[in-house]
Amino acid sequence: MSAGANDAQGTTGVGISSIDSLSPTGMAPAAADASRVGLLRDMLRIRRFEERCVELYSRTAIRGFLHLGIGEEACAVGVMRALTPADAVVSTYREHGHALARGIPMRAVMAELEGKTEGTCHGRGGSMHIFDAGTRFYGGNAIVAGGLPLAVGIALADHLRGERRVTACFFGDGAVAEGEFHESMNLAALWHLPVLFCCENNLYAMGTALDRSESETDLSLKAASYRVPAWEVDGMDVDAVADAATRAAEAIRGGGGPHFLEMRTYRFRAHSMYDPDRYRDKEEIERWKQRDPIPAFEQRLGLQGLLGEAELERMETDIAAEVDDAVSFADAGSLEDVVDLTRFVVSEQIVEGSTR
Ligand SMILES: Cc1ncc(C[n+]2csc(CCOP(=O)(O)OP(=O)(O)O)c2C)c(N)n1
Ligand SMILES: [Mg+2]
Repeated sequence: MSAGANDAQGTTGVGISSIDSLSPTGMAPAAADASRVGLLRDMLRIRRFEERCVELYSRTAIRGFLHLGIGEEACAVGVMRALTPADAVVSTYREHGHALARGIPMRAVMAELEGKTEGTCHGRGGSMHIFDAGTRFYGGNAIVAGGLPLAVGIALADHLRGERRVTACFFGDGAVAEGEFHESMNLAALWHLPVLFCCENNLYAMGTALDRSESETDLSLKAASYRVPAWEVDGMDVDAVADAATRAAEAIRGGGGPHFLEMRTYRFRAHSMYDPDRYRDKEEIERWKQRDPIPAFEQRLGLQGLLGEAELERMETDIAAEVDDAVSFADAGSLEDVVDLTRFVVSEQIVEGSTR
């Protein structure tokens, strides 16, 4: 086990203070109370959705690879809070939470997981390839670090068009070992592109602990070496993530070029449903569970008088109904007809002058 890197307590001191010294925009206005309860609702929707995915996987309604982000919800929800509908999102294969927090309907996400035509990609993408142009959610990507160059390209297009938009790009700690990470960081910095790099550092890439594969485990330093302002944030604290992401997005919109958030987080479950998870100490997992972002935030809202027990119960009931509805919708969905197998392989648009 690594020294420090795998210590659940290691992230508690990290957060907003490190941002204050770097942020050119100063303090962001505090979020409205109602919207802070909304942060909890968004995290709970993701948690309950993914818990149901485990059941669906057992009854083979969901097949193939399934990567759950249980424990990491504060990262998805906090970052999305900083974005507008005009902004873009690029994600990874651990993206159910990103998709739901971005506002893709739960029904469409669940149908995609079940491989049904009613899904976001007609059921062709499945869990790892959720895509929705309507919300500018450009994947779901099975290739580690594959999203980074895509995000740079999207941001370049926005930049050339003079649009003041942000592209938020999620990736894991494992992505920093890939050449694409370094190429993307370099070009984004060189061309001053509006990318918010969102690293979900959960300390492991499959079964490999960060300190077994990287000589430098401070990921912010890697971004900083490309002159990209890099901020560390407690990824188990949704307030801290939302605050940091909001400040970074404001700085980017103000012409500040790319920014990098290293969100220190942890996945409570195995890498995927196939993974026996033999590389992590049980005590380490338990330590991190003590920092579960959801009960901690419920408690904070309660102490601040923003959430009562009855409201929390109502919220849970509503979310359970929404998940039930999404599962019924997906179960009742249709599988694509085999005659359509070659559709979408080439463009169906008639190009002027084409002989086809
Ligand atoms: C280019 C590439 N290499 C290897 C893999 C196999 N692989 C799938 S997930 C993964 C680990 C990535 O870890 P990380 O980026 O930290 O994301 P996390 O799973 O922790 O969210 C690897 C190596 C892949 N999908 N793509
Ligand atoms: Mg990881």
